[in-house]
Amino acid sequence: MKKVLIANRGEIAVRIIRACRELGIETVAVFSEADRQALHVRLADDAYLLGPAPSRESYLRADKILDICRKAEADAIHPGYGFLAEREDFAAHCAEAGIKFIGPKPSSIAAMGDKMTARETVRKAGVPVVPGTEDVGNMPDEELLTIAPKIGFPLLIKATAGGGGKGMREVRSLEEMPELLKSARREAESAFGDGNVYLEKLVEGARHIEIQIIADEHGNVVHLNERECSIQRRHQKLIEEAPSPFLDDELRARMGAVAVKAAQSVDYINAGTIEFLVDKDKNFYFLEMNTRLQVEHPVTEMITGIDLVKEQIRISRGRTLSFKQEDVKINGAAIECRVNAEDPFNGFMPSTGRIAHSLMPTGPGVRVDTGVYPGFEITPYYDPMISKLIVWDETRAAAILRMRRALEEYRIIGVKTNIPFHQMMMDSHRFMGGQYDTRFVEERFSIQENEEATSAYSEIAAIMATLVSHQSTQRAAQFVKRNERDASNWKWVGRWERMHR
Ligand code: MV4
Repeated sequence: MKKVLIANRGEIAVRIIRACRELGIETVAVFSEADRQALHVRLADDAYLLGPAPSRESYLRADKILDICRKAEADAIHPGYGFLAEREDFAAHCAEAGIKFIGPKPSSIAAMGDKMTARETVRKAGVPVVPGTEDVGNMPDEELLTIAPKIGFPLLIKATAGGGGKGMREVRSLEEMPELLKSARREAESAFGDGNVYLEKLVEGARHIEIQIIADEHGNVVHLNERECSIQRRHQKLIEEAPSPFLDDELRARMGAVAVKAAQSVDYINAGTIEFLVDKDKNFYFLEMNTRLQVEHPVTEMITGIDLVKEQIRISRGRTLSFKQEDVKINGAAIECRVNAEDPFNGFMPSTGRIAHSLMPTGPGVRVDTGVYPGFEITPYYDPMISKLIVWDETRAAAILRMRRALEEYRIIGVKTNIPFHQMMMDSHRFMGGQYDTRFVEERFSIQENEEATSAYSEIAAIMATLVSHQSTQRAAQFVKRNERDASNWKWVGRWERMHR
C-alpha cells in the first residue's frame, strides 16, 4: 500500500492523513468547492475537486471518488466516518475496481446496516438483545399489535433501516399504538425509503456504553474496552469518556467478550463498535454495531496506547494485529468534548462564519483533533463539529480538572461554540460523580445565561476583536519545508553515519 485516498473531510480526514504520513504512505485528498481552503487539502500530497458544496454533489459521489482513485493511482480508500463509510455498495465497488476499502467486508456492513437482521444475527450467536420481535421480515401492523402485549409496555417501535433514533416511537399502551406505527413507518419511509419496523421493550434510564473491537484477516478479534457515550442530545453525542465510571472489571470483561462474539457473527474485519444499553441493574443489551471508525475513537487510543488508524491500515495490508487480547491494558482515563459551532444558549442553533482567531489548548495530556484554523469559514453544508478536545490523565478526577483547564485555554472568535456547555458539564456534580444516563442533558441539565458574566464578556470580546484586526495587519510569514520521502531519508541517515564514523 503506497497511496491512500481519503474519502472524507474535516478533522477525520486530517487524522487519517497524519497516520499515513507517519507510515510513509502517500495521501490523496478530495474536496468540495466549499473546502478549497480546508486543512485536509493542504496536508495531503495531492488533492482533487469533487464538485459543489452539498454532500450529494461532492463527498457522496462514489463514482467520482473511484475515478479519482484510478487517475491518482491510489491503491486504497479510507472512508472515515459518515458519507460513504457504511455503504456496502461502495465497499463492493472498491473491491471490483481492485481498490482496497479500509474497512469491513460489504456483507458485514449489510448485515449490521439492517437493524432487525443485526439483532437476529447477534441473538443467535448468544448476544443478549432487548426482548422484542423475533425473526426478520416485514411484519404487518396486525401482527405487531398481537405481539406487543406479550412484549409488554412501554415499548419502542424502531425502524429496520434505522439508527440515530429516526422512525423511533415510544408506546405506552396498545390504544395509542396504531397511530404511532403509522407515524413511525411514515418517518422511516421518508428517511430511508423503507417503512419496515420492529418492536423492543423500552429500557428506561439506560446508559449508552460501546465496546471498540478490532479484527484482522486471520481470525483474530480483540476488544479494546468501552467508551461511555451517555452525554448526548437528540442522538448527537457531546462527551465521551473511557473507562466508563459505571463499569467494574468483571462487567467490562463480560461485555468485551460478548462484543467479540457479535463481531464474529458477521465475520467482521477491521475496526468496529458494538453499542450496548446498560440499565440501572447492570443488565446489558446489544443495540447496534457501527461498521466504521468512530468520531470518539481517540478516547480509546488515549487509554490503550493503540493507534486505531494505523492498525486499520496494517489490517488492510493483510498483516496480523500488532497485539493480543492479553496485551490490551487500560491506562488512566480519557475524556473527549466535541466542540461544535453552535450556540448552547440558543437551543444549540448552528453558528456559521469565518474563524477570525483561534487558540487551541495544548500542554500535558491534551490532544486536539481539528480540521479548521484561523481564516477558515464554517459553512452550513456539513456537520458543525469543529474540533475534538481530548484529555488524558491518570485518574478520572484528574482528567476532569485537566479538561476544565483546557476548556479555559480554548479561544475561538468568529463563530459561537458549545464550549460553555462543556464547562458547565465539567462543573456539574452529577457528571463528576458519574451519575448520568442518556436522558441527562435533555431532562436534568439546564443551561442558563449568567447576565453579569455576559456583559463583562461582551466587553472582553470587543477588546479581543480590536486586537485581532490589529494583528492581521502586521503578520509575518514563515515557510516550513516538508521532509523528503523515505528513500532520501535513508540516504541522509547513511551520510550522517559515515560522517560520524
Ligand atoms: C432503545 C432505548 C431504550 N430501550 N432501545 C436510540 C437510537 C438508537 N440507536 C437506539 N436508541 C435507543 N434504543 C430500547 N429497547 C433507548 C434508546 C435511546 C438512546 C440510546 C443510546 C443513546 C442515546 C439514546 C437516547 C434516547 C434513546
